[in-house]
Amino acid sequence: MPEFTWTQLDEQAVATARALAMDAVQKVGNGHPGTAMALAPAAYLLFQRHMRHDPNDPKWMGRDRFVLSCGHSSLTLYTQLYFSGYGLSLDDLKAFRTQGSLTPGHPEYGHTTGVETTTGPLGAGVANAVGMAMSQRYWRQTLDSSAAPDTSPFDHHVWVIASDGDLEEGVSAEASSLAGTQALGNLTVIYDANRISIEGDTHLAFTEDVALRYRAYGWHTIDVPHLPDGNVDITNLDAAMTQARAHTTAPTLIVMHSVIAWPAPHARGTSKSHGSALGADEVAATKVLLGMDPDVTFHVSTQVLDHVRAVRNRGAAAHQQWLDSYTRWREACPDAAALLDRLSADDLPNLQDLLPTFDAGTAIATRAAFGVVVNALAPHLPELWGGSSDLAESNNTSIHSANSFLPASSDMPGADPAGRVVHFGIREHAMGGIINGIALDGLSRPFGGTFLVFSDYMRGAVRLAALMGTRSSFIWTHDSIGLGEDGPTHQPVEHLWALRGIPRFSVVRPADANETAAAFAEILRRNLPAGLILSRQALPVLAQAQAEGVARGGYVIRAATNPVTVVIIATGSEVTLSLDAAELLEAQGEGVQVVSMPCVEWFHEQPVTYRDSVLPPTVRARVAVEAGGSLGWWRYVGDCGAVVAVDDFGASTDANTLFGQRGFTADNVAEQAAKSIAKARRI
Ligand SMILES: Cc1ncc(C[n+]2csc(CCOP(=O)(O)OP(=O)(O)O)c2C)c(N)n1
Ligand SMILES: [Mg+2]
Repeated sequence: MPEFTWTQLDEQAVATARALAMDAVQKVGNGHPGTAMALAPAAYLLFQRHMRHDPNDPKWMGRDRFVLSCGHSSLTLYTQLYFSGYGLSLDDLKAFRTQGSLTPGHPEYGHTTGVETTTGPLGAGVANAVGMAMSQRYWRQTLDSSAAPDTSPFDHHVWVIASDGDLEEGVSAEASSLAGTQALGNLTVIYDANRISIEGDTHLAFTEDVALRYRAYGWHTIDVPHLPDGNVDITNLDAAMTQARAHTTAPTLIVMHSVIAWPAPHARGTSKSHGSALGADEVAATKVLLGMDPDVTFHVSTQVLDHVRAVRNRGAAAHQQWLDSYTRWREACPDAAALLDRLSADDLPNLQDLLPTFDAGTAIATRAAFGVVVNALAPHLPELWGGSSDLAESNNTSIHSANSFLPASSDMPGADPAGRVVHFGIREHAMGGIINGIALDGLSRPFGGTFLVFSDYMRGAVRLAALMGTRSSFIWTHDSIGLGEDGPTHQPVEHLWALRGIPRFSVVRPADANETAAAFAEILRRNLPAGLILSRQALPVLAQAQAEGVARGGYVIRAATNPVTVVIIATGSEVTLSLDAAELLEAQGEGVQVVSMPCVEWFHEQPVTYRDSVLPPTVRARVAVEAGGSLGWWRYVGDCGAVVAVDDFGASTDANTLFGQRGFTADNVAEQAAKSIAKARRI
């Protein structure tokens, strides 16, 4: 890093960024000006001086990653993207928070070029960044382990700006604690310690010594007090950023003290400036203090724009330099280069050749089947890595041939910086956010497991995975009251439909081991977020299961031998039960079509002719059978139908007793079917 120089043009550029934040919010009449004003110097230093990035190639593999965890301050990011030349224009800033604009209220991944992750739910970005930093180490060690420090094309840094709210949220604490254990020296969080949140002074609710807490996590911390006049101390902040990058044995927290809305004469230091337009008079008065014309809005001088756009040349030069080392690496490591090419193209080997098959007539829990599947694929798919929130033995998420993902400095046996078994600790929410971050960083197909009931603890991350379309796989075992004796605290009930309620998210609950293999292969093929819901208890391996049917989300697993009078729809462990019920009913002369429906979302993508063949519209007698809440099944069974479901909490007893008590018997399913048939006949 060259000697720190701060020119008049830098000063003007930062003033311009502050003014743009005021103008954009003032124009639309709502938004968050204060933080963007105070964060302008920090973001400017990052984009203009510290981050290695190339605006001409926003997806350049060698780039540093930037996460604005406090997504409400989106103008902080949009202004720097505009300055750097990522394609955002002044008109885009003028369209802030309006329909169809590239500058929505919070940064959205995949919507605005240069946005690395969707942020807004506070704390989540910190967890994403920890995932990105873990991913960086994983690929660096996997593809180029012998390179000297900071010489590999796979060396890059992850930068975060986080607010009080980010660090008050538990998810950031979970993720930061793990980042300390993982000694992620490639991660820097700049904490905007402005002592303001929406209700006022953060001391209303948040008085701890944050730096001390982070040191206890094992982080390196640097304190940067603001200047006496309230401005950010740019010189010391710049030095702190340099120091943070150089500190490679632990993540760094820079506690940057700032005054929200600085230098606005009345709004500065107030919580009001967090989320409301400052008002025309205050904006004008602030522009005067910034040395700008109070009567001009959205003003960016040519000199300032030329000055800030020069970052593209520096980016191109850094990229070229990187390309030299990348080319040398490709020549030296042709096998690794071929792997990288496959990964970059999102290609998979032919999974059908790799997947295990399970013999009909045997019985195995689908969680155990998943373990077999993942271990069969693992040697061929280095992009497959992950772990569990301390339930690896239960979730069957461990790759047995692999080491634990831990830094070389760890005193744990088998610690491996490129290990493929991640010990997330008992931190479900962070696990979700970290998996999303690993997926966002590229190349990986990460997964993480816990009990289905604890999907609630990570729901925020699951929702963000769905919103972003990251290829995050969530492995949720112990999928119903069928887990038995642990009782109602551990037995999921409403979770299946709660998860199915998340748009663009696939919930997959296979009926047996072969459906499990097919389901995971389909999840990988689709390259999108999904939850795989697996049983604790052993389930019979069904001769009738069809991989192709699984990929379509639902299929006829048993055709009726008599003309169809009733359709039974089941998922997971309830499919076997439904097949037994079908035998009883057919013996009474009914025609029973049994549908295995592992994934309603995939089923809905199928053409109507296919869906109608599986659920014939003319057959109004229908029963849905699933050991979870009945909520969404009414849509499938209609007004003549019945649902065999669990609409109350479970209990601590053995699974068979519980299933019997709650009506999960072939007899009861047959009885409900008979009632539905009678009802349909009456209409
Ligand atoms: C998980 C979550 N809870 C609540 C909110 C609503 N919210 C947005 S900003 C904010 C707090 C603002 O305080 P701080 O994080 O210190 O940001 P600053 O005002 O300093 O910019 C809250 C509660 C949110 N975005 N995410
Ligand atoms: Mg704050």
